[in-house]
Amino acid sequence: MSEVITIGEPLVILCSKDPDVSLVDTEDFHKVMGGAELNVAIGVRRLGHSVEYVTRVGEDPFGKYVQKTIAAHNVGTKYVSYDDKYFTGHQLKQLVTHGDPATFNYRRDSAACHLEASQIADIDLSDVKIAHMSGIFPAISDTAEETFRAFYKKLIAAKKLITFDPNLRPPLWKSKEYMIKTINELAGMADIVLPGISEGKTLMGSEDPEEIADFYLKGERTTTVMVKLGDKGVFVKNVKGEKYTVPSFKPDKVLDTVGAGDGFALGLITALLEGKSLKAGAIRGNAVGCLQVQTLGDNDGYPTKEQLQEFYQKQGVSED
Ligand code: KDG
Repeated sequence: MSEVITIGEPLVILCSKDPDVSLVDTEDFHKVMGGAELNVAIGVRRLGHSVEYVTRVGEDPFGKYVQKTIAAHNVGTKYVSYDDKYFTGHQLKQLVTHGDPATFNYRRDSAACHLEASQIADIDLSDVKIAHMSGIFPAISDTAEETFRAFYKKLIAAKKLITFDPNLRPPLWKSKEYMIKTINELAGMADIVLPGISEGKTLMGSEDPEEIADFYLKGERTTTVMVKLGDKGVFVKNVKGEKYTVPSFKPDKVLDTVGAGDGFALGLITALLEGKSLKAGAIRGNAVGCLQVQTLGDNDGYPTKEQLQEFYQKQGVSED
């Protein structure tokens, strides 16, 4: 079994090749792998840790591509199941020269929407040290939400450390009110909550990092909140009242911002697995996020251990 486990929907992404040409007019695409939780899994593995990914895909060419790609990244496929009735989720992504890319999803009623709680009942958690949960999976269907809650229960009963990234995707939820209520409830069940500063505004009506942290620190199990501040780094506060900001690194160029938040999560998770402090985790999270925005694709910039060391050397910083 693996040190890390995560559950989510993989997305096969058809990314346009010509920047700023609309998805209606562009004719050339290349195929890449995405899905927030899978991005985290790929990055955790690249940094040398074992990870299992729980999902369901269709028995179609995209599903086979997902399986092949996950295996090629050495992410565990033991809990990837197949569905002959439903399709594999996918996305069109428009490359842009500035800002976030435009995306269009084909995931309503996908195979992952039909991953049932009975299918996760027998997952072996014995060697798992950290579970990463995100607000995307419970958004995709009622069944996925039920499964997500059952998985959460199982992780809590097994006393696993849980990280939670709200990863707001309003179009996937049945209503904005339901999204806010559910995400805030699920966040309170995690040890470490990783909201983005703009998500704070939607979820609890503030863009003040400390107010956001204080709000999530009221959660039943939450001991630390790390509020991602974009190019300003990350604000960290824990239940003991300790607080600090870890500044971001400046990328040489920004090609695609997608995957930076997942990069933060995987940097933190891998640092904690190596016995490092939360502060070291925040530094590594920022480093991985900075490397990710400099490449195209949702997870192509995540570093190996050697690449991470090279990056630190170039920046003249260390985690300790
Ligand atoms: O966090 C990155 C994800 O947004 C991306 O890989 C695709 O899962 C995805 C989504 O829901 O947009």
